[in-house]
Amino acid sequence: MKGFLALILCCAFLASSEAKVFTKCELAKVLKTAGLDGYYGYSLANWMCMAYYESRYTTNAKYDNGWSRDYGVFQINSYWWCNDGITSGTKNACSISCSSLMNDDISDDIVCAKRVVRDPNGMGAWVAWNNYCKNADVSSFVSGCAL
Ligand SMILES: [Ca+2]
Repeated sequence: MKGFLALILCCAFLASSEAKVFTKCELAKVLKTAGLDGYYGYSLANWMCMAYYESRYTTNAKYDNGWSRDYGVFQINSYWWCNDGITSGTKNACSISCSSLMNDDISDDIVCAKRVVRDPNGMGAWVAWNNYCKNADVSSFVSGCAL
């Protein structure tokens, strides 16, 4: 039983060292510093709202829809944008490994998200943004943060 508990503690620690969940204001600061506030006409609050509903600000979030997968804090898709080695016919338009979109350093995730939003659909590329953020009052996603 002691060995079992030690195993749980060990692996809980390992998991936490690989995954980062940003707080609202922490992520807002990173995204603003990276130039997302106003990028292609979208306010920082829109980016924050999208990240919240896509991943709850979780860097190792992964969603499998059966034929492709969405990775990371912005849930970037393995068919269009990144290569996970198992998605048939990936376009990999960001020229990046999907695993790079799961770690604590989101600077490359941001570069790829900027590429995504430059497509004609803009932030409409993100279903969660369409459903929860578009034309909504998103001010709460940055309120109270010293930016
Ligand atoms: Ca990354």
